[in-house]
Amino acid sequence: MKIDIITIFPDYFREAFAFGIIRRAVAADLVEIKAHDLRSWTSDKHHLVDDRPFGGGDGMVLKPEPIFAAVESLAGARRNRDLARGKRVVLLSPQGKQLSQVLAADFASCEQLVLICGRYEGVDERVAAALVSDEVSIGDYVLSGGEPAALVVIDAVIRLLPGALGSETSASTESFSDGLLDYPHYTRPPEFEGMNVPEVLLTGHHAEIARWRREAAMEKTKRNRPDLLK
Ligand code: 6GU
Repeated sequence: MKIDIITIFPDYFREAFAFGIIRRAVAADLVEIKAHDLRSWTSDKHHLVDDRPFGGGDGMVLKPEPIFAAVESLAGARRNRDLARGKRVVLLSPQGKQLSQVLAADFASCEQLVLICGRYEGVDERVAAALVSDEVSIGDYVLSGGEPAALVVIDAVIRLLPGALGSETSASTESFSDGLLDYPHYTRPPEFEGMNVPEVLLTGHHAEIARWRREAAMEKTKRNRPDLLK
């Protein structure tokens, strides 16, 4: 898979992919990730990427021309309808549909993702309307820009690429893959400052351990995410 990030802060990503599962996936050529400076697709003397909003209001809006030029050069299309199969152009914005494990798995099946990092003040709406295949938010809170959201999308997608995880079973036994939160985990020591590891986990009785984990996952989901049970 190829992942291209369009951003006004390419340095933000300088060391973001140098750790853990993402670093291993890059080293194994499962994915190639590049952060591109939006300013390199400007054609004016001052390399302007934003301008004042029509109709008035606070803040600046990212201009359409450099973004359309960037997507054309990276993905070969200036309209979402002309995008090749297997390519997705994603605008990260608080107005997007919310990222989910299902959407991450959909993205993980693609050959190329182009991620456009918006600024919170806004992106000219013609980008969302005509250029991108998906407008995605990572949750109901405000970020200053799409850059941290792009990192979230990239992490969620890469760990689903075949071969990215050490143990192939890891991805399917986690939170959300079955609609529940993950069960609680414990390691040594068995007693820590008066807090004990649940006895059943120390017994080696696999059927009882599996039942305890199902019930503990259900309890945790009820307490922290009752919306997942509705
Ligand atoms: Cl993708 N961008 C911004 N600026 N804020 C967000 C977001 C994205 N997702 C949640 N909040």
